[in-house]
Amino acid sequence: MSQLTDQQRASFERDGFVVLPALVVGADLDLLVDECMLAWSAVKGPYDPDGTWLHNALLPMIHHHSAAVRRYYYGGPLVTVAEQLIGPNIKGAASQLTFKLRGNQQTFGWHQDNGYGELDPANAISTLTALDVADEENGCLWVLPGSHRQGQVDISDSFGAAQKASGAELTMEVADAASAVPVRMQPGDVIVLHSHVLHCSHGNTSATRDRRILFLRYADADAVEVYNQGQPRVGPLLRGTSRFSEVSTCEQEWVRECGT
Ligand SMILES: O=C(O)CCC(=O)C(=O)O
Repeated sequence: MSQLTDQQRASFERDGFVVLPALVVGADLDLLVDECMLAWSAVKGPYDPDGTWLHNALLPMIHHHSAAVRRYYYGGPLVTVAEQLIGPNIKGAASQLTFKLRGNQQTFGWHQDNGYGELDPANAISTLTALDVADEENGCLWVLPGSHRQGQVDISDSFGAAQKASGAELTMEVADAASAVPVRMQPGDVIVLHSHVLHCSHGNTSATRDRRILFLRYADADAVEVYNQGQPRVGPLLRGTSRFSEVSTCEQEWVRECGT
């Protein structure tokens, strides 16, 4: 089974990202949006101008809050996308909401996703499913096409190991930022990012429109955490096999994390 066309795959390889239009639609999309928003409202609430960047931007482990996200993360079309781009053995490596609600003018600086929580092999993909229309006004993603070809950027001069391990904001200056392109999306569109492609987002300057994203990361089932002495990244096994017993089935992951 394939999800990506040859053309989409070629775009991903050339540019380091590809947009998949309308991957989730109709009632499935409505349910995803409703359950994500319920979880966000329960844990975070509206944009808090006095809150930290982290408070206003991220809700980790969203699949533990929403059955619709769980179904999509474990068994939706993105798992097949991951299989096509990574290989036969796939695990879930992270799930979170990345929101920029109206009023939130904070930027998310230039970074590579493998700059946070570096994994080896570095062929993990990030998938960002739009829950709203995203454009320049409300803080859509900006990507530097082709920047993945430079590989992992060494930011150790600017950021210490402790910061790296904590996942603190690891952003950098980019010389050719003028070549960046905005990625406008409709609800249900997905952008798939190579782990080395440089991307950022500006503030949400709209008075009326939120910019909500469901972020799901997929990795090779044997991927290890470079910043954590090469320990295996633990996550649900979604396709194939893993040499690590810590990489469990979805049910085992659920019991371990949630205790039920
Ligand atoms: O939320 C954003 O604006 C940026 C998200 C992002 O770049 C990421 O999660 O890697």
